[in-house]
Amino acid sequence: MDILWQYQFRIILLGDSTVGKSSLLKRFTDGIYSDVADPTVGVDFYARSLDIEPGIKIKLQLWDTAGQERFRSITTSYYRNSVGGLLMFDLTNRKTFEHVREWHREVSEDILPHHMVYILVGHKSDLGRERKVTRDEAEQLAAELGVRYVETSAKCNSNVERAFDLLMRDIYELMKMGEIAKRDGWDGVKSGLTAKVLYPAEEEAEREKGCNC
Ligand SMILES: Nc1nc2c(ncn2[C@@H]2O[C@H](COP(=O)(O)OP(=O)(O)OP(=O)(O)O)[C@@H](O)[C@H]2O)c(=O)[nH]1
Ligand SMILES: [Mg+2]
Repeated sequence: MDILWQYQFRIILLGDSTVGKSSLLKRFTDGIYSDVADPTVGVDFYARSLDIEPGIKIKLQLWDTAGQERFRSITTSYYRNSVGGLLMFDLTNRKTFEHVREWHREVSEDILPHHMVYILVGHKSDLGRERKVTRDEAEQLAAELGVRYVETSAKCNSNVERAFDLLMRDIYELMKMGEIAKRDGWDGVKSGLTAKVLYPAEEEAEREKGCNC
């Protein structure tokens, strides 16, 4: 039996509308980018598997939430089942940066007594001249929240892999230390999916199919 992945982490993307959550995910999972993007309605789902160390594959199940306020009642129900979160803002839109604390507070309070592993993501780094948030300010906020900071561009494919890789590794380390553990009724972390489970009758059929006589 082949193992498709050893662990599955459920990750959620958070942040105001238009910061680029869907674009970052499309770049990460499909390798595509478009300057024209529709706002997300409710929640969308993406997935990608990565090798974290030889023989250990992690499946990232990625939930893309709508930033628009009117969908908030739908998106909040996804916070609880996530082990990791990307707190995203648009480097060219100061308001989206100022709202990061609110996103962090809203989500953290909602999932109490449990915790989520976050990474702060300053997005649209390709628009250097329109920048409204300095790296220093963003790093300071990240330090206050106790999270990592990374600047990304879906358009130029800059640091996209790195953002997910860093978050995945932080979760993995905490899991190895026992600080994140599977819990009944919680889908943030799952372990072990085998490619195909063959029952005796199917095994017989498979053997016959492989026989050329
Ligand atoms: N220059 C630049 N524009 C980007 C980048 N990523 C996204 N955009 C643009 O920003 C706009 C909004 O992107 P979306 O990915 O739809 O934003 P969102 O956060 O998913 O928005 P909601 O679904 O409403 O929450 C689109 O016009 C994108 O083309 C980037 O890396 N660079
Ligand atoms: Mg979207």
